[in-house]
Amino acid sequence: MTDTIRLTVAQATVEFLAAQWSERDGERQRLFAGCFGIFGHGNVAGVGQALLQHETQALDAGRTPGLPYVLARNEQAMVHTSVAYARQRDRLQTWVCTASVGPGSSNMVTGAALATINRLPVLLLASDTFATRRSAPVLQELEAPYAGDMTVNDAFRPVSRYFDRIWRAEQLPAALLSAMRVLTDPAETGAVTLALPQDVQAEAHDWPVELFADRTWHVARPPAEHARIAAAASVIRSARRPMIVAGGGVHYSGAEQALAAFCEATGIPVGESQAGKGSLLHGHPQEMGAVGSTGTTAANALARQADVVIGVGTRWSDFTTASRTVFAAEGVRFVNLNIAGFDAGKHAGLSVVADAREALTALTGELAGYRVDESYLAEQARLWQEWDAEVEAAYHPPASVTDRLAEGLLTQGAVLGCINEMSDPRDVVLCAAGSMPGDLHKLWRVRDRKGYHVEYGYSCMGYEVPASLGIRLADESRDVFAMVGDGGYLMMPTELVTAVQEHIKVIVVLVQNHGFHSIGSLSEELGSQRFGTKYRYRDAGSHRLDGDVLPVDLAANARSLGVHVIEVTSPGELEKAVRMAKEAQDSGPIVIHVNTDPLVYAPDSEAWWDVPVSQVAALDSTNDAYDRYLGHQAGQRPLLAPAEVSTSSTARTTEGEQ
Ligand SMILES: Cc1ncc(C[n+]2csc(CCOP(=O)(O)OP(=O)(O)O)c2C)c(N)n1
Ligand SMILES: [Mg+2]
Repeated sequence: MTDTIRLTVAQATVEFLAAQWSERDGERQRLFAGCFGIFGHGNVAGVGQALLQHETQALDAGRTPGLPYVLARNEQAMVHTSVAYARQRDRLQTWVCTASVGPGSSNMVTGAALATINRLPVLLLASDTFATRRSAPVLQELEAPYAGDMTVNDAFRPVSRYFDRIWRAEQLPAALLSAMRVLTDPAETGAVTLALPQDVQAEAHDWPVELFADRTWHVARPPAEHARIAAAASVIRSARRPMIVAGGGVHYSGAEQALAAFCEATGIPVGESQAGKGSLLHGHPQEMGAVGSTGTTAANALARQADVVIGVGTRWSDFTTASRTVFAAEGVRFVNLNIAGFDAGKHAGLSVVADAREALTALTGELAGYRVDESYLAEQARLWQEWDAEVEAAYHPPASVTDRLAEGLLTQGAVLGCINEMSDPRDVVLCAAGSMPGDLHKLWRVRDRKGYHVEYGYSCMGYEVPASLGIRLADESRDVFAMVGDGGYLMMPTELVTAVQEHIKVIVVLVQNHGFHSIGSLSEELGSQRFGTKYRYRDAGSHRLDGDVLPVDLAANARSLGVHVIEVTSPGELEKAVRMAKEAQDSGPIVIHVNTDPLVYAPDSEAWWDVPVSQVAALDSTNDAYDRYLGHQAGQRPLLAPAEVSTSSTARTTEGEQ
């Protein structure tokens, strides 16, 4: 007879999760660093009791709890913290998040979408209303009149890579195993949601003891089929102007050195997506920096004429392709090395489904002897030099720019330049939404493989502050610089309080420009005249937000949360503030408050982003923008050319000779 142990569903879940490990390349670590949560009905007595019992038993036995609990302030935010942690740990470790019934759980939906879109693991324990419906409808229950088994947690289905609702205790073991499989599968990973009805959480069951044995989940590095590597090599050998686009998969696979070796052997230049930035470090001769809508002129110039584009670990978002305009050569072909067949097949690419490091190493071998022309190498060097001079000018704006700034304002480029130059190479710069992701993509000089963290799959305002905690928790040897706009800060400053509570040192650089620099300029370009993008008074008699700036003091706001705040009004003060922040020990969070001029732009990418403009309008500004829109749209390519040159002479078809 199997040995059993009697525990509630919540207790069994917690004990199971505390015993999970991940392993890759022989290195093993806990799969879950801990559990973030906010209690309410639905988890306070179920999962909450289980976490308390877990912690108490460990402490009483002189052990550190396997699944320590951390109280957060906002459920969306705690998912961001977990996801940022997972990204910093190359997806080998993450956190569990527990939330209460109704709004507590549905607050996590945005975080789940962000995790799934960015292919980052997080386990969400969403609490659900009664399985028995004994006391229905309970507080915060949806009550869909047409579906008795639906709750607000069904909103997690489209944004989760695995979803299950545990109606009965007996379902739990299979659900837990499936959840772990998905979290640790590099092609499948994303948000995993287990919806736990509040009555089921508290129900007791006799579990086989072996459910709670330590389990190690192998994170695979599938190699590519040799025939696919050979086919990819033959396409690349036929290219005159090949180019690589490196995505987040390069980082998650730890393929940076394999990529550098590939580039050194072949001379093929690299453009980077947001998640892939830093795949080659600043100063590598093949590093052309960002590509696409927020790309460098160097990478974009090469992209325009590339005949074969090798995507490595990229999901090919519209920003990376400049909405299919930047890869402009007639008949341009794609080769995609990707762990997920879904991404490897994009743009009609020759699909090589494999781990990035494995595939790059195999391809380097297969391409032995191949190297691009000297003239192509010289062109790369020249384009890079031209771009790097632009970066230098943005970091150190000339008097012709600074003389025009109002008192106390800096340019955004100077802020980024100062932090880049004053931070350690291993420090992490972090951002997600607003104008700074684009500027960072273009301008940031990455000097360490984990030094750049811009979330641009979901580009979610408010990610920055909570994510900074996750990054710091993942690696306390690095300082984190969270670049956050006033809009992003106002969305979600909440986790500064959690950072105070946990003594987590993060450096938040709060860039105040009284509204949306990003969407303001986008609006203007699209003929919508910056409508509704300024944080200003609606003056009497005016229908518009065009009065004075609001008397909002975000520095005081941060100070009121227990944060150490430094306000700066000049480049010299910013330097001093960054130095002080770097030197601070055991300080908890620090906010550096800086005012910038939203009308000074970073150097142009000479690339487009497709945001449709009204086809008919009563405004001249919109009609002019529509004409420009049509011009850009004409540059879009279908990107459908078959990657492989006709193979009829070398391959047999199943239909016999043709
Ligand atoms: C949650 C969320 N809501 C809306 C948007 C759309 N959006 C993108 S950037 C932006 C404005 C950001 O303002 P701020 O943080 O001040 O940065 P700035 O543009 O001024 O640099 C908005 C509203 C978004 N990305 N995320
Ligand atoms: Mg702003």
